[in-house]
Amino acid sequence: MANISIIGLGAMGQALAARFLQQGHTITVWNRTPGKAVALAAKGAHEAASAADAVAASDITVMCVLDYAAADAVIVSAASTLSGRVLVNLTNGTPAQARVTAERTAGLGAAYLDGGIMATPPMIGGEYALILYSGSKPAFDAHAGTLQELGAANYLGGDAGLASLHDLALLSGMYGLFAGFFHATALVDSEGIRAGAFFKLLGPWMSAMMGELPGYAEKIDSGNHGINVVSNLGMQTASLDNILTATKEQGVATDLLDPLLELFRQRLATGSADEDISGIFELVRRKRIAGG
Ligand code: FVH
Repeated sequence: MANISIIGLGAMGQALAARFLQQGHTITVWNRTPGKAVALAAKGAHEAASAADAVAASDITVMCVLDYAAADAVIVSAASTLSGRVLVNLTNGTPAQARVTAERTAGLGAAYLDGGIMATPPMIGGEYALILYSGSKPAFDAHAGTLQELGAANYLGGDAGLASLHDLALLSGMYGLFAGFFHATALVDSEGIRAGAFFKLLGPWMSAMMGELPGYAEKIDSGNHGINVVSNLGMQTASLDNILTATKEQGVATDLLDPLLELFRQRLATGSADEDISGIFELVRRKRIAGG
């Protein structure tokens, strides 16, 4: 059993602390606003008087606060006790924020792991919870067994920004899926069709279309968007144009799909009508390429 400190007792911090308590660990908690540790204390958690005291109480501290401004404030206030300890920061942020925080904590003598939680609070400790980690490999190796009690622990590499990069990329995929759902549902809603009834058609369709993605990934990796094309860009541009024309005719907003049609048209203008729509990937990533 380990001594673990949890900093931040919002919805997620509460779930993390409760899970570790359930597993029999010795838990110390701290939250900026007092009063949030009552339920955890009733289950055996110790409440620290400050973030520095919480860090001092354990070899490993798991921090999960609102954002990196909050995480920075915690690190500043706990700076005196971080040396020689492991800080696992599960706060959502950008790769750049993670890298800066890794440097700052290294300067304070702590080992740093950044993490991205792919789960909601009730999922913590359950079979579908996944947490991505990057940063100090020795720290991950030393504590992987404990961290796995929160959910599957996937270590992505020594660059502290990698967990955040993958976390945000996975969430991007999710929001793209949600955007398609909202547009499609609004379109049938224009004729009074209920979302629940329509989803009986939409759900299986979206699941079937997931099967297209490995083929797109292959084309992106090979840089050849002209192989195994069954639904070419020229045809799909006409189809998406049709969708947006119908959307306007039905009095529904086109905002969610307008940018996609714009990218289709831009790619078409480069003479890529016979290629697959995966070719728009070259436009999406062009800023990074142009920036060198
Ligand atoms: N909840 C979720 O579904 C998602 C799942 C994926 C991961 N996210 C990220 O987890 C971080 C925390 O999220 P949360 O759901 O626990 O958020 P809240 O319930 O709003 O609690 C926020 C805690 O942050 C503390 N806090 C805010 N500002 C400061 C500060 N300047 N100094 C110290 N602590 C601060 C706040 O304390 P208080 O307001 O009670 O004093 C809460 O403990 C987040 O990055 C999600 O993106 C959750």
